[in-house]
Amino acid sequence: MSFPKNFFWGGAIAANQAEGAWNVDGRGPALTDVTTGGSVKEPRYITFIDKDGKPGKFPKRGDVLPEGAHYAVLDGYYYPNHDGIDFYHHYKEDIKLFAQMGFTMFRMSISWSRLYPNGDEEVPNEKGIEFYRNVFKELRKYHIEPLVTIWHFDTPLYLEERYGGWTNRKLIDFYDRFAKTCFTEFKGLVKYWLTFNEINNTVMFLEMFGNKATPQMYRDAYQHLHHQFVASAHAVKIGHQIDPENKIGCMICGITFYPLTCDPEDILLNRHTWEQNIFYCGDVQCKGQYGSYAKRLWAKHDVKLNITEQDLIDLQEGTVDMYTFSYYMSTIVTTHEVKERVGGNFSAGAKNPYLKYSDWGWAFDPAGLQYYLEMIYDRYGLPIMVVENGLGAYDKVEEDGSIHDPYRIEYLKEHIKAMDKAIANGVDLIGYTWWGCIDLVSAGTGEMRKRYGFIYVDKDDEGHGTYERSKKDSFYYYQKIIKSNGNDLD
Ligand code: BGP
Repeated sequence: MSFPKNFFWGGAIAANQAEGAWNVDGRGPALTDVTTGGSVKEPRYITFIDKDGKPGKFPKRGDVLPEGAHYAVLDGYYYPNHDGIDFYHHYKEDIKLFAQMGFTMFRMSISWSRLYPNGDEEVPNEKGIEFYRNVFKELRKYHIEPLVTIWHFDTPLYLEERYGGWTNRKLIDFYDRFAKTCFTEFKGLVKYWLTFNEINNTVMFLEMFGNKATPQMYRDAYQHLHHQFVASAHAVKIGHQIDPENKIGCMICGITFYPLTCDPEDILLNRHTWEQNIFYCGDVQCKGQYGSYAKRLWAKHDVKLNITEQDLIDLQEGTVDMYTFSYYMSTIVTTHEVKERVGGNFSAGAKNPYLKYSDWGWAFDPAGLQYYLEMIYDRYGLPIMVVENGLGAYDKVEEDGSIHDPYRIEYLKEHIKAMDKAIANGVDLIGYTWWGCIDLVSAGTGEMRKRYGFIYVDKDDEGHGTYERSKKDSFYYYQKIIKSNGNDLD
């Protein structure tokens, strides 16, 4: 196998899906805290009180808060992120298990509202800083390199409500302050950073899941994204000033798109889909400027971006040091009528007859990972990392407490083989962090039963359980892989 000697092997989680302790030690609420649990069929909802004081909800993907309404936690709903898997109180035990597996890297995020409960304060919450410092020290104790996502879907609720979220330019300043605090407070403890998780989702998701976005939603999404690009560029600059050792990356939701047919219209649509969904963000963050096709996208959606001269300079000066992405599946685009569609909560596209699908309709496609790696490395020439990859599946706990998950082992093995091939073909792949190395709350559906972990957490979809941790078969498999640096896959 061709994995380099110092390759990072590890796992990934996000604050809002794992920490719990949503209102502990001064933490303020985030958007994820007013998001209900869903399932493969039922969407997650965001709950609110409307202008007349009546409770209401809208689907997390596909709508916006009505005029005059306030986000609210309502009686009669379950909010799975409130408790997550209680990583907040279990982190020592969890990190010990990661160390047993042999992790050399652990990806996690910082909850913005744990540091800045409202988001626009001048001074951070010391308790929040203390928590993360302790986590990083614990990781260092086991020689595990932290990889920290500054923003992972959890903008403080107050910023959403008071300022309207990322469509407001003011969010850049608040994020800058937050990022600066992270770089300053955790200097020496953290060297690897990601500015925004799956930054491209904002635009990409407008057209997925059969969503039909309104013209205003397109305009808002592109402006939102522009503000995040500028904030990301600022973070790169600030991070480098504070510690030149810092390596700061972008993080893209990597989906490999294929055309359904060889009809040239399909081929063209496929290329345009890559541009809109994947390259649009990578180009700005890696090359420091919008791609030539951006004008076509803006015109198509009647987007008139508010971009300042200074923004353009900042984008140029704040390009990232590495490209990181999540990869779960490929999907298909076509101009033709689709006969067989994929069910599930995410990829509602045409079904690929060459692939098998998970219970949530996600295509198992390791070759798609190789394709993505080779294409992206060739485009940017930056060190690259797979910071999320994994299989959400139903697990069964046997009478004796053991959990046999050969499906997860197979998924892992085949994706490692794909990475190996990409490295052999010249890709400078420097690390791999499996998504949800410990079971956690699903971002898409809010379920616990959609499990990714090598470590099982005893908690169900209604929040019942002991929160006890136990090892699945895949735990020992990954341990073996790490020990052999990707060589022993049997
Ligand atoms: C990505 C997110 C993660 C994670 C993962 C799996 O989109 O960055 O937060 O949750 O997907 O998705 P899900 O939880 O919906 O199965």
